[in-house]
Amino acid sequence: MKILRIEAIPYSIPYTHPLKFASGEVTDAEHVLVRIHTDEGLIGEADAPPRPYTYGETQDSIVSIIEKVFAPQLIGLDPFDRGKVHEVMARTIHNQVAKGAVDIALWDLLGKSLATPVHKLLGGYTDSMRVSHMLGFRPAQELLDEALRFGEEYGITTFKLKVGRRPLSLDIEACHVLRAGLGDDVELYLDANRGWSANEAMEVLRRTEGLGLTALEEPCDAKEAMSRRRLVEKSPIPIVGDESVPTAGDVSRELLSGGSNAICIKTARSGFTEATEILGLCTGLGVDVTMGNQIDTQVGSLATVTFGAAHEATTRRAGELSNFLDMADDLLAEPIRINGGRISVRNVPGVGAAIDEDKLARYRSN
Ligand code: MUC
Ligand code: MG
Repeated sequence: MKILRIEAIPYSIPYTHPLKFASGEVTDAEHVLVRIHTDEGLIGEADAPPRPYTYGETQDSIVSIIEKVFAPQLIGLDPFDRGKVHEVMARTIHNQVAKGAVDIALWDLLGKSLATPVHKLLGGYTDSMRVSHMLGFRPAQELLDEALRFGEEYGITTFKLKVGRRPLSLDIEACHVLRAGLGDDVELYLDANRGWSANEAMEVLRRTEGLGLTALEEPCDAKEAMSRRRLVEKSPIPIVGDESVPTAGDVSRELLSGGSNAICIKTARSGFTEATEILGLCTGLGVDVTMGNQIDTQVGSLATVTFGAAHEATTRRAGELSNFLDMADDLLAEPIRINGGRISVRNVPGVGAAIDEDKLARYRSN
């Protein structure tokens, strides 16, 4: 089998409930659908969500790097030769989301070619994941109402609260209101997207003591190495690296330097191949992982659950899989359902993210 053509299709779908967090806001999913065509008529697909405020990539940069830089070098290669594909992509630094989508589209092709679901190729541990829902910046009472609604409607019992605001009391109040309103059995953890200094994060941990928070993600910029290390040493809960660790090399640097003691894996920026390397590093070192969400569509969320459900270590914690609920529409032909707080993998060849062509025609920008 040979790669014949690679498409990078920009599209835009609005959000009904924009997500706001310390490093940015998403009002429209301005993503790129990547399609790898082969000489055997198979097509591998994946979604690329640009996050300029996190990794510097834009919708235009993803289209350009894939069509102008990667595609000319990848056409003619066998999609099974992922080592060769990665060698080509590694010649360009950064561009993690573009590379991740190419990698997932390749795995989709492998699954389709072998008539096997990709979650089985990756590990086949189980067939569903518990869902954690992400709560963006809102007044405390609205956050509680949203969490209660998601609990009732979808059976979700784990929530990640976006924090990193100033004054700190805004987020501290939200934590107290959520815990009081949700009770002790609901899991709550925080993500500051680098919004605070390490000392501010320490103060928040002091003022939320006793609330049973289970983790704090990217409290401050990991490049502020000395204060971040001090925070990791003193924190009673794991300090999770997310945007500081898009690659396996970043993970080893942050873990070895003491900048994080838990790791968020996102297939959108690591693909399945580098996510597997990251997972191996973490399990080898005894470091907890979470399956994160890069504010993914249903196509992206299906990729996350495909990887997450494939391994035991990624299913210990709930995966962040529900941001798509805040979108007005999606490209996925068969919508994802959340039942009893869980999302299932698809037992069809590939990742199972069949695209609704009418919707793609409606939302594509070129
Ligand atoms: C997260 O976990 O940080 C916000 C920006 C991004 O790239 O992902 C989200 C969620
Ligand atoms: Mg995060």
